[in-house]
Amino acid sequence: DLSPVRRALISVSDKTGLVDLGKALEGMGIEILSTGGSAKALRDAGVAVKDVSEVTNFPEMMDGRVKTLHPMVHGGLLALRDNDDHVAAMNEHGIGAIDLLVVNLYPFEAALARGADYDEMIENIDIGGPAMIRAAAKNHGFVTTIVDVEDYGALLDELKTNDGATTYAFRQRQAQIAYARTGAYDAAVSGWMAGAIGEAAPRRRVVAGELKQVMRYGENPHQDAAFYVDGSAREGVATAVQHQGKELSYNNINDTDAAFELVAEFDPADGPAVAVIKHANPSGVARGATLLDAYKKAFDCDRTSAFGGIVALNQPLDADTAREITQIFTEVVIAPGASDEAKEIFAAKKNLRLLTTAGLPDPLIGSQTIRQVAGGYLFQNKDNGHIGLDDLKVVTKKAPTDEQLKDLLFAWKVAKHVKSNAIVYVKDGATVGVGAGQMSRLDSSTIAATKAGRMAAELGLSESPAIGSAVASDAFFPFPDGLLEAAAAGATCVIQPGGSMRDDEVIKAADEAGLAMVFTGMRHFRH
Ligand code: 93A
Repeated sequence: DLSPVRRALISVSDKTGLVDLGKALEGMGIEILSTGGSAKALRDAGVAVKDVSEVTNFPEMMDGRVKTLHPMVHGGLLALRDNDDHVAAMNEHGIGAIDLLVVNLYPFEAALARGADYDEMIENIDIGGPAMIRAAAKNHGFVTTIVDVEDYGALLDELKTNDGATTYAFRQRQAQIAYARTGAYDAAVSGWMAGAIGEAAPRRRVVAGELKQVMRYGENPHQDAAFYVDGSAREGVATAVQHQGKELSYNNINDTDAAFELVAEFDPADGPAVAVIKHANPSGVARGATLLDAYKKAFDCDRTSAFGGIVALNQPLDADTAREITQIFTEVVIAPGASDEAKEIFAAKKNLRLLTTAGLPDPLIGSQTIRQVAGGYLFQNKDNGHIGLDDLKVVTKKAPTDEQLKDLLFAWKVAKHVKSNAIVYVKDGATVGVGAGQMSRLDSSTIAATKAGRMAAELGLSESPAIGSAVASDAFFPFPDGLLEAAAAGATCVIQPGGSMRDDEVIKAADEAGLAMVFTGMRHFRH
């Protein structure tokens, strides 16, 4: 199953490693064909190459749109070497076999990431490259296809081991990688176009991304895992720069994403905010006069849970906050920047990962989320729903005060990022009790109240911080019980979507308990 490599075609946009590869192939006596820029780079480095235009007898034309789209190229890639008719056709038309294809595509995803305009995006759609890749990969019985700079080393090892040939297993593996690449490429193009058109409906979509990282393991040590990026978010865990510490794990990435998406709900123009996340749920979220103040308040909500957590900031990390964070074990800190002094403080903590971005994620961005079920995917538009003061409808006799309204909206933003059923108590711009992920709303209410009680014990407070708090529920109260539980815990105002068959009963119970309640008309389930 060995297939000798006598002739290679190299056409690459990313010229990394090109010259070394060219020299090595030349050293093995392999003839090299190449396109404009790639040929020039090789020639400049003293590697002998033949221009593809010489083979096709056509110049590269139309700004390079037509370079390799020619039977002299595609015949050479697709011909079955052991088929008499194919060999006769090659001989008749003077088509030389191409045994190795090295291509990386026009950098469409990079253009997407930098927000290039429409015309530039169009010019970055590679046509000839994917055509060659798909052809060569189809013919992997004879042809080797390399689409990733990272595989140059493996290619050269393979050729050395097999005396200038490749094994079937190697060609087949590279063909599989090749189709993953062209599939992801077209998915990126289609996804970009959907955005450009404003096609919000999650119909006729394909899901694909580029491999960013292979993890040591997945959610559990016996699961393999990898991280793919699709260029759909400018700022976030996929684009963040890691400054120190070991590689992020599967759970780290998931939690860091949850943390950063949550804290981005809080506009830095309104002051610093901090979220501490455990198992994708917030153990505490707070605003503060300073970042340090916000961190302390977020931490205080649930000191026990905060241990080994993920911390997200809505402003660049400063030295004071960095010093405070290092007081306990924290897995990851993510922020839109960090001061040099803060970085120095963190440098002493080897296991603490610091990630920075150029800015915050846009909570209003219209992207999609995917969840896998057995046999398929669930695809939906991201929950970028947003509620302002004007959207609130007061339904009780008592209306919330301005101070209460602030806490209600704060609680609402947090509840959106808590697994359902979500109940969140907030006082003075800080969570004081979070009930997450329970199968009944009443249980979430009870847990949130219990947690507020534990916070009082941890901080040595004389009474529960839930007394006088605002409470948010991510979906309507189907019965008065969950609401009454919140009232019993000391909440004085409530924010919830409304829309239950028993809204009247629930409103009556709120009035009787002396609560002020507002309806949002919007639900924030998160499963
Ligand atoms: O514009 S294309 O779609 N038309 C082609 O015929 C073609 N052939 C190769 N782009 C084409 N390519 C791409 O050119 C390759 O995929 C590669 O990314 C790039 C290399 O061009 P150069 O060698 O001139 O830098």
